[in-house]
Amino acid sequence: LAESSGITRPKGYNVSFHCNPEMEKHHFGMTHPMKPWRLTLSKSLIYSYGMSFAMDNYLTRAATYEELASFHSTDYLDFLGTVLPEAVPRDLENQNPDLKFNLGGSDCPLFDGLYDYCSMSAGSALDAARKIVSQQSDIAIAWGGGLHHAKKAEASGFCYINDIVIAILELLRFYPRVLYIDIDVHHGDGVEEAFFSTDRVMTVSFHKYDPNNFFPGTGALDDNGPKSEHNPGAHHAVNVPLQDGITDEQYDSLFNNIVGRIVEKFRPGAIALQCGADSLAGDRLGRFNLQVQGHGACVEFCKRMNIPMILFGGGGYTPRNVARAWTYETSIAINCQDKISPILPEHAPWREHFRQDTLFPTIEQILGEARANKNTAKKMQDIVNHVTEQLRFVQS
Ligand code: ZLV
Ligand code: CA
Ligand code: ZN
Repeated sequence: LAESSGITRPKGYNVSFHCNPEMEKHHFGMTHPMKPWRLTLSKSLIYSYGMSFAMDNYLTRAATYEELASFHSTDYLDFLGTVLPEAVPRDLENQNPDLKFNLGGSDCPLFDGLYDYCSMSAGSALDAARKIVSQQSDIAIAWGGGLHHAKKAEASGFCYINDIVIAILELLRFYPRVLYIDIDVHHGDGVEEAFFSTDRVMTVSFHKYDPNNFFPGTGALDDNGPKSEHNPGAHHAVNVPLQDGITDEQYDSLFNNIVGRIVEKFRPGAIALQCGADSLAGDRLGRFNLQVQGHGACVEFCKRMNIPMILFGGGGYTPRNVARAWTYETSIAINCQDKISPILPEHAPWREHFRQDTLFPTIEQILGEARANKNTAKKMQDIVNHVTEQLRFVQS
């Protein structure tokens, strides 16, 4: 299979793939947009292309309580581990759900096996980080991770355990500086907050920003970390607020410009890249016009930096497009993006599920008509100017 498709191991470096198939069997509930099954669909497409032959494949174990406690509070973990998905307590007066640690509402429901699901996601991310630290991998892929909203003692936005923070903490045992990049359509607030007070992690999130109408409402251009006098982490949070309808061309030029400047100034020893696929056109929750090519170009740009890197999943609510993006990005990691056929493999399970038989549907195929682009050239330039100015405060 691999030979017939021309896919071989990349020369001179190693890619590893970390997953736990048990994770994919969990359900958030019928109407909830987060579908762990999208991981099954993604993996099936990746394997159908024969890409597993070009990587080291690891079936990962769940993270232990102690591993989760490297970031999360034990109060929160104890509750997460014991709470039952039964009726959520209601406030006696107003009947609103009375949530502890923000658990049990409609964004972060309680479901069967919740603790297992969370510890499996973190287990894959941590395994990826360890393969980077031991230098057995140059790129480690954990599509089951990327849950960037979870806080130390609070669930938020479909995220309960912040596998990214846990993985970055592992990277920090070895690398003096780690760069976190987030291309999910939502602001990577949990990761940003976790590293607010250190200059060893720089975070940069690209996201839709509309404080009153789009979750989580944070991540303005001038939110750059608490500027208290003795905070070494001041200026180490970069935010790129965007509007509906941004195109591949605009996004990639902004991404290359900003990430290029940051890498030059900050000189990270490792990169953690969250590849949330809800920034793609046609996503159930997203608002951008990105195509698989434009989303993947971000991964390609980072790979060209030749810095050890973890690729995380994240959001993505139209599973067929999530699978396309993460398949294309896996091909970029193993450097076979120019070898794989743009036509989906004949034998791919669920082939009909993809609607079109191409890996690269056009905006017209996805949406009929492109979403209006609200991002002006001036806004884009203002962002570059602000970040350029901000980076003058970062020690090189
Ligand atoms: O992709 O939710 O807007 C990483 C990620 O970044 C909200 N939540 C909260 C704030 C007040 N609300 C409304 C509560 C909605 C509860 C259920 C949905 C159900 C059906 C369809 C859409 C949603 C929904 N929820 C859309 N946006 C939200 C956000 C959370 C977004 C999390 C993104 C997670 C994995
Ligand atoms: Ca983001
Ligand atoms: Zn998202």
